Amino acid sequence: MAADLLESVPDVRPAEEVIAEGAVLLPGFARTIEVELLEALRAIIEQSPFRHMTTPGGHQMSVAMTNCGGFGWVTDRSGYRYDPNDPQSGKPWPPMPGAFRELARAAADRGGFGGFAPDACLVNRYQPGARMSLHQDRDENDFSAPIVSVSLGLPATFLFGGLKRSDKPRRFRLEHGDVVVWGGPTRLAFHGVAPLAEGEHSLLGRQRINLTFRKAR
Ligand code: MD6
Ligand code: FE
Repeated sequence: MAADLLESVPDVRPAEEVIAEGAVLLPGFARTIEVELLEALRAIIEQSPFRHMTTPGGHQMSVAMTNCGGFGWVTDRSGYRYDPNDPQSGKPWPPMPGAFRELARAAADRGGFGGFAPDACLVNRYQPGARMSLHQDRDENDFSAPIVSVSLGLPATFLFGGLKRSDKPRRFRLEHGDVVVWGGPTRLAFHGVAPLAEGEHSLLGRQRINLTFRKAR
């Protein structure tokens, strides 16, 4: 039977990979709830659509963003901040769906960070060519909480450097359903995403979606 044959194909990807001190990649961790995640995502972007924000330096980002949860990460000419409201509507960001919250907590547990209770989820949309230059995530109040990052759709190359901008980044492939949990000694490591390659994903089409869960306050 075809199904038996498929089940007998060995999964050569490891169950988890430590990519740095305090940072672990969980391949396919979100795959079992992909349908719930995508349904919840559709409701979020209906209420708070993706938009290309402007950096303090005046550049429009190639990645389109929205948020859910009590606080949303935003950037404009006045700087970066966490805002309880969507500046586009003046209303609170959509609430964080239960499936998002539970996934983030379960992944953080696996990464060795028990009791993770995110209050912010940044949703990034990459279309082919979009990229994220090297940066640190440092707009949160409490660096003792980890960050949980969920990749959906087209694969991307994640760049993971050191604590100095000049440290040469290592490259990791992130595929649909992969989760990265990241905290502790490398919480402030520089990181980014290489320009997204052309492609077509069976569920998401010509895009990659990344969810990053944080404890902002
Ligand atoms: C992305 N991720 O994967 C961008 N930041 O699209 C991030 O900037 C990021 O994945 C902190 C921790 C994990 C991340
Ligand atoms: Fe980041």
